[in-house]
Amino acid sequence: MTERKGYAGHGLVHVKNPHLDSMDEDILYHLNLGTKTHNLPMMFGDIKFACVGGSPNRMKAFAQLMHKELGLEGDAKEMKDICAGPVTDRYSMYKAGPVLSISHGMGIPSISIMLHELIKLLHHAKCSDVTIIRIGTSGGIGIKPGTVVITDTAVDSFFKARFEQVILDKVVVRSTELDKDLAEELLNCSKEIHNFPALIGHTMCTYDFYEGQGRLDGAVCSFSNEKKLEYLKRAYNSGVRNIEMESTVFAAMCGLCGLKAAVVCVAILNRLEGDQIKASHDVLIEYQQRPQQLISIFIKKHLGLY
Ligand code: R2B
Ligand code: URA
Repeated sequence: MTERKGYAGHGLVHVKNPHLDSMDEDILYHLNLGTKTHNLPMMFGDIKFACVGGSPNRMKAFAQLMHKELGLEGDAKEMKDICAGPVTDRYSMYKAGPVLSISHGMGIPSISIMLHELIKLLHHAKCSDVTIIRIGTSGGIGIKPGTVVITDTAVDSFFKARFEQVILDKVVVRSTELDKDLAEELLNCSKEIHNFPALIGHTMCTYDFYEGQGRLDGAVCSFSNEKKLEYLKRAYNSGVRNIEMESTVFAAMCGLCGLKAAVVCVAILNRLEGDQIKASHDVLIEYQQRPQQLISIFIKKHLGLY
């Protein structure tokens, strides 16, 4: 069975769970927030852009960039992690005006937990017309390192546009289409930045960084270089331009909950040329700033500041 996409009336964030209505309190455990302990509409009601990415430090840097670019008051260096707490410190969250910046860790299970709680947070806060964007790193296929890939469709390891969620011992298949207009809009924004390689393509999402992405350099490997290249070339021929580890569940959950969603990842190597990340520290830092730079322009345009 394939589940249909959600429709969020009036631009509201749509939770697809009838049980939530009967709960008198909702504790967002991994975010250190809750409906009784925090005034979520007051804290987050103005959010229009939720940006998510793997690393806490990178998401703090992005929030600081947005603070500066939006000309917000106060010292960006003083920004506090909203999810910091004595009990759990799984994710980091920063707010810069209408922009929320949250880390999600590595892999489908980690981002999935964060998205359940983030989507409920946006719902409880009565946010409307929210755009959600994953910014991250990836391994490119047949593209120059440093290229920013804007995902049109997230695909699984079989190059299929689907995410399989196991629910009560049944496999439920969910669609992983992303907003095509948003992807085009982001590509157009990229053209305004000098020397900014960007393209739209499929993104393959895997459950592992090593064997799962056809790497020869893990602790375990049972295939040859020829088999690896044959697989990666098949991926390329089916339209895949990069590989990462969160996009399918991100596309599926955001689609079901009526959130306009995009995935923007920089390729930090070309997997047809190797497996190890050999770029220097400075080059990697510069690459990682590219998705942030692009999203900053996109947000400023929407706010009439660019
Ligand atoms: C990209 O980079 C991480 C692995 O290095 C993973 O979270 C991803 O999707
Ligand atoms: N992230 C991935 O998931 N794969 C890569 O090759 C690089 C970054």
